[in-house]
Parts: sequence; C-alpha cells; structure tokens
Amino acid sequence: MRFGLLEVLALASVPWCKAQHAQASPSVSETLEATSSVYSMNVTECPGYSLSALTESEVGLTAQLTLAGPACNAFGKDIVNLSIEVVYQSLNTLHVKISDTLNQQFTIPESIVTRPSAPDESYKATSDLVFNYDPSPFAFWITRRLEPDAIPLFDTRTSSLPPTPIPPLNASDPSTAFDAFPLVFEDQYLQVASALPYDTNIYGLGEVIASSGFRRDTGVNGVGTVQTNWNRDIEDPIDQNMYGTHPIYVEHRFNETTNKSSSSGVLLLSAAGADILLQTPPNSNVSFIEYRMIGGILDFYFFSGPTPADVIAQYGAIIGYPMWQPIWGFGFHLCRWGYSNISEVTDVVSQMRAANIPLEVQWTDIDLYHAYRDFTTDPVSFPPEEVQLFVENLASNYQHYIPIVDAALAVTVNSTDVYNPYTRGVEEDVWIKNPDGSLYVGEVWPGYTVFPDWFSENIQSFWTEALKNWSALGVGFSGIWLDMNEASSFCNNSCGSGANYSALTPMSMVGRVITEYPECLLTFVLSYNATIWGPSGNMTINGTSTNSCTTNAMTTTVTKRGLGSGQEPGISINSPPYAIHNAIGALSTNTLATNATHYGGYAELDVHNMFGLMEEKTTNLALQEIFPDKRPFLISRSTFVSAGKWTGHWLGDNYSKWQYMYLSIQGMLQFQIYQIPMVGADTCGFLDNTDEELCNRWMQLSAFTPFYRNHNTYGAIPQEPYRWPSVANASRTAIAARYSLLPYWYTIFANASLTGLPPMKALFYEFPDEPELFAVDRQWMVGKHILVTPVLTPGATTVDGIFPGGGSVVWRDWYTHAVVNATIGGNTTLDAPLGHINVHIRDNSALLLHQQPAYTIHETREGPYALLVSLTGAGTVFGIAYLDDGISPPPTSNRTVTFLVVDGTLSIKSGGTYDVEQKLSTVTVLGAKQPSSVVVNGEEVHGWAYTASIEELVVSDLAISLEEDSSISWK
Ligand code: MIG
Repeated sequence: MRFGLLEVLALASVPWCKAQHAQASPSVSETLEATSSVYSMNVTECPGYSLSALTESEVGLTAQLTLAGPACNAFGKDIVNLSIEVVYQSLNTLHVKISDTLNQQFTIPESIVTRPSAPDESYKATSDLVFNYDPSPFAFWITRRLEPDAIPLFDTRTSSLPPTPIPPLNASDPSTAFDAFPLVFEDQYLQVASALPYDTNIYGLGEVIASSGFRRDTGVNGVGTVQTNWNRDIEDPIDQNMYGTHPIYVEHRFNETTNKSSSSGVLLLSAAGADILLQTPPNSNVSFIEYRMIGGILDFYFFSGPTPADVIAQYGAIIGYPMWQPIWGFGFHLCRWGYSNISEVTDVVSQMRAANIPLEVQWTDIDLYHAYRDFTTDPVSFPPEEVQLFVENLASNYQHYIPIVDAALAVTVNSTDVYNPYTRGVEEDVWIKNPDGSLYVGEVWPGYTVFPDWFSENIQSFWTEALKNWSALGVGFSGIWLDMNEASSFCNNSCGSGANYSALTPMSMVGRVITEYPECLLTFVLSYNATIWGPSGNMTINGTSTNSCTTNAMTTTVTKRGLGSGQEPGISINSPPYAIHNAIGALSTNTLATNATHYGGYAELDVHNMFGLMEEKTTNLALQEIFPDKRPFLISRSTFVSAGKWTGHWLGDNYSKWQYMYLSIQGMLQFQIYQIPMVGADTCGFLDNTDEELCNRWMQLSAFTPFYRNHNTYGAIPQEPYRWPSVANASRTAIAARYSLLPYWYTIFANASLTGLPPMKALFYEFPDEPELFAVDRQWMVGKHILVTPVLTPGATTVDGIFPGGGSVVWRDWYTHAVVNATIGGNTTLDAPLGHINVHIRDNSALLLHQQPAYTIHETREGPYALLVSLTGAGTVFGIAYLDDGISPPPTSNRTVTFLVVDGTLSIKSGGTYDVEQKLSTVTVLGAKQPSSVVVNGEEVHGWAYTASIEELVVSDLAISLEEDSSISWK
C-alpha cells in the first residue's frame, strides 16, 4: 500500500518530503547481507600488525605490516598484508597511508579527489611534524618536532589510550563500547583510535548540526560524539548524519601553564561509511577519537598549524582551494518553493524593486519543471518563451537567474511519452545500473527515476548538452542549484527497476498547509497588535519585553546518539556487518542501494558519499564549457572533501525557528574548515512558517555571511523581505552594509582561493590564546576585521557579545564609529533594537568599501570607492584589497592595493594590471589626532572634517586613482 501525500503530511513525525512508502515496490537490487552486528566481541581478539621491511626513502619511509596472530574477522575478514607509506609532504603536512598490499580495497580515484604530487624536496629533517612508531604491535604517533615530549598530536598506542575495556554505558548498545587494541584492517571494517588531551577542543568532522555547538562534544560532561559519515537527505536533524561528509578536524590545544595555544588538524581521506567517536571515559584523564570504517583504506594527512586558520589553509593546499566566485554571487538571492507561475515570480521581482530592497538573483525551485522533470519548463505555468522574457528582463537590469537541478531524472512512462534527457541518457549509457546490468530505477518527485552515473564515460558530454539545451529553451541561467544529490530517493532500494512506470505519477504538493510558527510566537501574538497579515503582527519593541518565552522552550529535545543511548532503532542488519549509526537505519534507506553499480564496477557502497561531489564537478565543468568567459556559480546540498573547488553550499532544510538561526552559525563556520566557504542558510527559515521578528533578525544576520539567500518551503506563508515593512527596512539597512563591504568580501574570498584561508572565522581563530572564545558560536568574524554580534532570541532589545583582545584591541561600531566600552574577557551588553544588527570594526583595519551601495552589484561597482581606516593605539595600519572584473575565469588581470599608515601618513600602493576606473572618493580615519592640515599627494586639501568625540577624520571629494600610488597625510 502507498500513502497518499496528504496522509503522509498528516503523520507529523514522518518527514513528509521522504514520502515514506510503507511497502516499496519489489526490488531487484538487494543490499549486502549481514553476518554479525554485535560489536566488540571479536574485536578485542584482533591481533594487530607487526612492521617489517622498513625502507627509508628521500621523502619518508615505506614498510610492510603483517597480521600478528590469528585473524579475528570481527566484521569482515582481516587483511594479512598491509603497506604503510609515510611522506613528509611539506613543512607543515605529513601523509600516512596504510593500505592493503594487494590494492583490493576501494581507494578514491585521483579523477575525483586530486592529491598533491610528491614533494620535490625532502622535508624529513625539517618538517614541523614527526612520524614515530612501535613495530610490534604496530602503532604510530605524530609529534611536533620542537616538542618531542608533549602529548602527541595523534597517538594510536594502546598504552596511551584509556585503560581497557570500557563497557558501553548501556549494555544494550554494545556498538558504543570501547576497547584499546591495535589497528584493525579488514575488508569491511577498519578501526583505529588516537588518544587526545582531556576535553581538548575539536571542530569539524561534519556535516553535522551539533547540539554541543561548533565545538564538538568530547564526552566529558555529555555522551560524547558519534559522527556518522553516510550522506542522506534529511531535514536538518541535530546530532545525526546529514547531507555531506567531511572527515577533517581541527584540534585547538591550550596550555594553561603558558597561556599559549596551538592548533593542528587531521584529515582521514576516506569516502567510506563510517562512525567517528569522540569520547572521554568516566574517571579518565584522556579523551580519544576512534574511526570505524566499513571499507577503504587508512589515508591520513596531519597538519601542523599552529593557528586554526593555518590548519584550514594547509588542508586546502592538499585537497584544493575553493573556486573563484563571480562577484554577483555575493548579492542578495531570493527563492521559494511554491511559486505557481512565472507571473508570480515576475511580480516578486517587481515588488522587491518597488520596496527598494536590492535583489541580485531570483531563483526558481521545482515548480518550474514540467511533471518534475529536470531540464524542462512547465508549458502552462512556466512557458519557455515567458521564462526567457523574464530572464532577459533580469539581465537587462544586471540581475541574474538560477534554477534548480534535481539529481534524478524521470523515466518515461510509456512509448508515447517523450522526454529526451532520459532517452538520450539511455543511448549514451549514463545511468546507474543494477548488478545485473539493468537500469537502476528509484523514485523521486517525477515518479520513477534513473540516476546519473558520474563515472560513466559519456556523462560529461551528456550533462553539458542537457544544460545547454535547457538554456537554449529559454532557461537562461547564470548559475545552477543542485538538490537531492545524496542521492535522495523516496523509496528504498531499486523500487522501480522493472516496474510499470506509468503506475507512478509525479508527487503533488497541492493542498499542503503549514501551521507551525517560530518558538514563542503565541506570546507575541498576545503581546503585539496583529495589524499586518501574518500572525506576528505589527511589533513595537518598546524596551519592556513581555515575552515569557524561556530559553528552554527554544531547545529541541534531542535524543542524542552516543554512549548510553541504547541500540539505535532502525539499525538494519541488512547492510555491511558493522552497522554504522546511519540515523535512518539501513544504508539503502531513502537513497541508492549499496549494490547499485557504477561504470568501472564501483559499488554504491564505496562511492555513495561522493555522489554530490561528482555531480558538482561535472556541472561546474559543463558551465565552464557553456560560458567559457564566465566563472561558474553553483550551490549544492551534498558535499564531500574538495567540493569547494566546484561549488558552494547551503545548509539544507532548516526550520523557521530561532534555534535554527543560531545553529546556522556553526554550520557556516564548519564549512569554512571544509574549504567550501561560499555557504549560507535558508534565511528566515525553510520549513514551517516564519514570522516578522524572526525574518527581520535573520535577514540582517545573513547579510554578514557568505551566501545570502532567503528561501521558503511549499505552502508556508510568504517571506520575501518586502512582506513586512520592518523586515523591508532591516533588509535595506543590512544589504547596504553588505554591498559597501563588497570589496572586503571579495578580497577575503580571493585570499581563500589563493591561499585557503577561511573568509568567515570563529573568534578564536584571530585570538587563539583566549580560552573564553573556544566555544563561541553566537558571534563570528568576517575576515580579520569585522565582528558580528546578532540577536538570536525573540523579544530582545539588547544582545550580549564578547569583544576579544583582552583590552588591547579597539573595537568601533560600524554605524557610529564610536569605540565600544568593552568588558575585558566577558560579555558586553549592546543595544540591539529590532532592525539593528551589531557589527564592529577591529583596529588595524583598512577596509576598501563601495561608497554608494546601489540596487545591484553592477551598479554598486559603478560608483566611487571609500576607504575606512581604524588605527591601532600606535597609530598604525596595514590593509590590502584585491580587485578584478569579478566575472572572468582566473587567471585574469587583477590589481592589489595596499594601505599602510605610519605617523599620520597613509601610503597607498597599487600593483597589477586590472583597470580600476572608479576613484577613491572618501577616506575616513578612525583614531586620528586632530590635524591642522591634510595633504593629498603633496597638495593641501580643505574638504575634510574632524569629529573629536570619536577621533574621526573624514577626507571627502577626493578623486584618487587606485591604479597609482598615493599618499594622504594629516598633521
Ligand atoms: O524533497 O525542491 O532542500 O531547498 O525547496 C524536497 C524542493 C526537495 C529540498 C531542498 C529544498 C527545496 C525542495 N527540495
């Protein structure tokens, strides 16, 4: 029996998007058989390995590892012969690879994730890091060369790990027991653990929304972390596996004796389904990380830091720096699911203009499609010629258009059904297969679907052609939105293979009604007069909060996975012998079956976590071919290591809740670690209805994050920013600030693409020796110089924020330029009326700005520049700006302008070849002493003003060319 859609919606606890079909159609594709699922019985008997045949090489060493006793065959078969290769990759990066000598285990092909070539000189004696080992039982540990006696950065010796064995706190969940034993390397199970300092600071290992916050839970006070790597389509869950996989962490160690810190990082370059545990056993003074993988090899990279940003950059150097973004990508994007036709979308664009809220990119969701089929438009509601006209209108106003592309494509329902992308794909042989060679058919929005096989030989030309034809049809996209690429399927296994295709019609959303609102809304309805449509009404926040909404009410109850939580329901035995903690159960649930087969013989089991990455690469290359003069722009849902080379990311299906606005910050910070810096959340919230106050705060918050898009679900109340006057106002203010800062955003993104440094930063990246910052995830920094302190709770008129620097840094308000009277080492309470977001500028900053933020990025860039300088106490500054045309694929002509202030003189130096027509028109210096004269390039000027209360000197009416060197002195 199948549920009708409305019945599914009625089951509140069932994620409706997954349309749980009670009984999937018969499947010809079964998952792997299980042999055992009880953890730790056999594993404790695993013998470990002995090292032999050690050969020192120029760049490292190689050796053999041999199983040291009878096989334990815990969750598969022990592999007797392993090879280890250690390469001192650079001064800061050490590579340790342990693989089966016969090379039968899956390894990630170079064509998917390119690895760095061998070092051209030897860093064996000079590298920051040192590889140490015990031959038998084999174990290794990584130390800093200069600190041989400190706790190692990574240490697999059983003697370093907590004493054995540690029983599961809940006897019915044996899978979370821990035992310190040597390396396990089986065909379907690999395990290695490393000791860590007690309750050290760990970040990364996502994708996840962690209830612990950005800093991961080591289990000192809680249950610890079980991070599962198995990509899945799920409305943003907490503490569960979700869309992407990134097995990289940053560890930040603080030495309380010296008050100094250092960071290091570890990448396990593996796409295997895995559990990664972070725990601190009771009464132990050691924490640890344990990797449990259901395939592949152990391919570790260690990064020496020593700052958090260094670690992130070093990771980027190994897996590839992020793609260059087109400048318009930093504009405001608007989207929703549920626009009924093209005139509605056209109307939204006009309303945005009428409200004077800058709109850079209008998006459409699957509403555009005919019968939910990729690369089509609906002939009735989105006729191609009207879509074309719409897109041309946008383009003539310097605006852009982005449509969605779903991962799976419809199968034609009968012989009269014409759907070229499907039949063409059959001819080109680009679809994923069942093991018997027949087409693998799952089910998504259009009904039964096939899935592109990114390994197949013709996939690139097929995909490029499909996108090109769509564009020719009138869908003139500037970028592409990739959805459903975990890959998502609404049934389990190959439910449609061999089925009667016409028996399954596309899903329908008609009649969907959403009744959920943000937390505490009821209180607001009662305390504010509802005069505007929508429940939150016309709010007057008058300083007295009548809000009885407590923080408790804003916390989702989380059944945390981890020690003591018991056997997770739904863990299937119909999967590899070790059942990873895939929160939805069997590995094939709501996705491709683990034995779906790819070109070249790859099993889905091994490549599952890379589906999104491969689609992103293929799509990016297609866009490069279709628009050779333009940088591609992509936003995608499922990502893996190195995806940032090809795409940006949005945080998926969040909820219109205050809690999710807060959680978006840790999400974006995580993706900076993952080298996918172009990231953002669905602003105002996706699932459920938003309300005026939440949307107001969220439109302002996201204006200071990399990817800025308001997106809404089907059936929810409209949430375009013009729907409420207060939100319109708040949006105009925040977008103006964002567009002023565009040259700064652009510079920090150029820096990311050139050096891997993260554009958006946790506070401790800049202030690594201030322990009170290590868990801060309610504030962040844009680059090194902008501190953002958003309101994250309803009914607030003030916000508490921390101002780092221990009193030695001057922080100034973005809007007033006044110095903050900050509390040292603790919270400062700031005014934060609705419509105001606190943004502060650090000293030692020289920010190149657009003087006149306009309606579009293009028009903003047509206007003059301004420079905002905030001096240090010593009166000095150094800053830098990177400029190019913002559209041509690199390498492209560019210009770097540096700003140096010493002794009341600003020296501007310009280098490069890019022509900057717009002049620098205003220079503002904060922290300047009252001058008696101002001299620009040797000539005294009189167009200046000084405000003593804020020590602000503003020199206006300038026309300084940024193509030349200049100087400005105030004496
Ligand atoms: O099954 O295309 O995350 O942004 O609006 C849901 C409809 C499919 C999920 C995406 C969401 C998008 C929605 N999609």
